[in-house]
Amino acid sequence: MDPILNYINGEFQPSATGNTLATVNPATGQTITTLPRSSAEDVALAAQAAQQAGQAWSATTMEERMDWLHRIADALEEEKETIARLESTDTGKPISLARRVDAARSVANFRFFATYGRDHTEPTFADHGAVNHVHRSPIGCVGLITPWNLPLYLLTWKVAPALLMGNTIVAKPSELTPMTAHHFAKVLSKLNFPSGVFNLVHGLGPEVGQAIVEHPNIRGISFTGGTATGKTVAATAAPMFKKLSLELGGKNATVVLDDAPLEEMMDGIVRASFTNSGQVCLCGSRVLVDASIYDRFKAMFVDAVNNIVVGDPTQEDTVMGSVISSDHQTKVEGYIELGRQEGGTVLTGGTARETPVEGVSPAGAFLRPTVIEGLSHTSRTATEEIFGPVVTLHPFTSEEEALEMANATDYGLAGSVWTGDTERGYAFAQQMDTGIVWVNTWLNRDLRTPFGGVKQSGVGREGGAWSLNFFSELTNICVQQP
Ligand code: TXE
Repeated sequence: MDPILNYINGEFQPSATGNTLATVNPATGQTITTLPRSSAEDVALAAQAAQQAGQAWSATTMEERMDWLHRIADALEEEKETIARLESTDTGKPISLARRVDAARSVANFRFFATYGRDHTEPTFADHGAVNHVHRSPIGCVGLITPWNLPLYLLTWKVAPALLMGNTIVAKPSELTPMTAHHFAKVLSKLNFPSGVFNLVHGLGPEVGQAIVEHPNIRGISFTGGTATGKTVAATAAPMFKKLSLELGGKNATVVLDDAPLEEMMDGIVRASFTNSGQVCLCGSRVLVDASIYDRFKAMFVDAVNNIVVGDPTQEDTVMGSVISSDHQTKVEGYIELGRQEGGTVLTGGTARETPVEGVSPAGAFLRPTVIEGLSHTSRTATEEIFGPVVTLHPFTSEEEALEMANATDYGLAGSVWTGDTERGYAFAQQMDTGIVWVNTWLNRDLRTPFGGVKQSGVGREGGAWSLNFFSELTNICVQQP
């Protein structure tokens, strides 16, 4: 693989120091290629390029920007298979998942905002002879910092609306997964997208991400990643009065009520638990089940989990590949051991040594899906974000108890409720302290809806009009008729 490079002012270039990092295929442990270990010097170059491009780009019309978004969507559509293969190699996720979720959603993000802008011109409010125009203008240059779990999906989720609203961009993907961001820059370059509008600086969070958040000309920050990092980003951005959107960690509850038709819902509940090896901030990692159906649920759930095909992510029938890195594998195994120490029983799965995965490289960071029961819902295992293929089961004896358990963590991102009575599910969902609740479904995404969390899961919402508002500054212009 050619080395990955920064993309600044329309040019692919190494870091100013020439320093590099290696990126590894977590399913094989093999080094794939290198990426720039950039520094504040590279961020300053990118911010300068963005500054220079800003005038012309913000002078384009919404129509012209929507047209660009359509062209980018078309180009990403053509590159879908390449994007899926790069994403699978970089993350260890199965090729089928990378196609169905990562590549498809990257196209959808651009396609959606390419048309959504049309319906959302500037609202007006007329009263007593005056007309108020809510005028949107770009923030200017925005910093987009994204994580390793859904690399291009989450990058494009921010890039599309940021461009639509006339901003220029300095973006930094996770140092663990630089490949599809690099490919995205190549797509823009091939389209002759205006230089300096989109800039990509690779490197470590504390060195490059921090420099982006600190840069005085980067006026808005959209961050997705861990809660701990979110605190650092907020501490830097807040005193600089930058616009800030934080989408952070989660410890989401899957609530199974006593009237849930288990046969038809089990597949959805298993997907909510283990998609992308549980490395989705929206995954349900605590499964709360009405005590009256607990034993039946447990038997069906463990059986379904044991049928998950874990293996080589390049194989078409693989459902679960490796986790993102051997370090992360060790972190997740630490939580499995903690679960045992806290009194839990591992019903299936366990550490890599206990349940090795066949037909994969011994250097791969593989873990089997793991289910632990018998833990208090206030245990560390059941309240700390593990972000791996581990779920805990907890029976409850009343809806009130289920609600107390569901809301008993510092996080508040998402959750799901499974029931034969959707009114009952909706009523329960309204009481959950989260930004998103699915009833009888999971990861069912309408891009017009607000996305984000409360408590330690973040601040702000993106999605639909919420993205347009975040990525623009509003001026109310009140015109009094003569
Ligand atoms: O996030 P990080 P990672 C959670 C989950 C996961 C944890 C770490 O708990 O285990 O976050 O994942 C950059 N200033 N989620 O490593 O470390 C970093 O380089 C500025 C939930 O992905 O927060 C990367 O580009 N930037 C999440 C990005 O921040 C900094 C999805 C995220 O890195 C920085 C993924 C700093 N000081 C992980 N330090 C979700 N909610 O979807 C790091 N970065």
